[in-house]
Amino acid sequence: RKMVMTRRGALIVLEGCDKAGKSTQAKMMLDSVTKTGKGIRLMNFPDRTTTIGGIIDQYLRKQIELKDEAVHLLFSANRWELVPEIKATLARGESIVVDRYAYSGIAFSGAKGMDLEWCRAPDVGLPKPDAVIYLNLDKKIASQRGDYGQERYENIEFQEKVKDIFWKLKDDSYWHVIEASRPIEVVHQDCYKIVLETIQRKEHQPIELLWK
Ligand code: Z5A
Ligand code: MG
Repeated sequence: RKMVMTRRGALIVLEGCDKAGKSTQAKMMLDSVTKTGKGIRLMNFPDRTTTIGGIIDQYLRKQIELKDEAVHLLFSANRWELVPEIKATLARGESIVVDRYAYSGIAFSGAKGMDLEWCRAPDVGLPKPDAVIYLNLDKKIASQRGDYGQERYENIEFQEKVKDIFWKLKDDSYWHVIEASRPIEVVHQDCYKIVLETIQRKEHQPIELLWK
């Protein structure tokens, strides 16, 4: 009797600085992959819909103050609380496009001057993305994409520090840097190729653990 190997979904993360187009590309990816008949869903971090996410939301909207270490751990906890859902989704063959992940966690806390190794520790052991698509955007072009909003971290100097840390975290074995200054549809085509290739290549591979 032939054994039927079930296919797992792929975990694809979109990262990048503010206004690089992560959320735009995530939604387009959902539509394009869904049209092929493959299962795919979106997740985003912070996920502001959970109890922990609600505290993060208040912090980002400057309604409450929290110590840097405490909020860093909340962002990480917000990822850990969704790990069972991530694993279950991938196991039933559905892929996930994630808008920001642990890399944003380290980059934003690190930009405050916090120790990078300390920042990385709580995220060690999360499901490792099968691919990280890093949307690279020049700061001049980012500033042309409208004014920064009222949330914490939304200023150019801070975003430059964030970008420096993203480059330190970049791992060419699974990161793909995409030039995000081009038209939305052109960026999408590049991302789409990476996603389809990753779904195929990883369907029978185990899910790895981040930084382990
Ligand atoms: N944060 C943290 O500190 N620690 C953590 O662990 C995590 C996050 C996970 C909220 O995140 C904050 O939390 C964030 C990091 C911190 N702080 N900041 N800053 P968020 O994900 O909720 O942030 P956001 O405000 O939703 O996303 P964003 O980064 O600002 O934007 P984006 O998703 O990359 O871009 P977009 O919304 O898709 O596009 C921006 C605009 O540009 C929009 O008008 C588009 O129509 C336009 N656009 C997009 N692509 C193009 C192209 N190709 N050409 C022209 N115009 C374009
Ligand atoms: Mg966004």
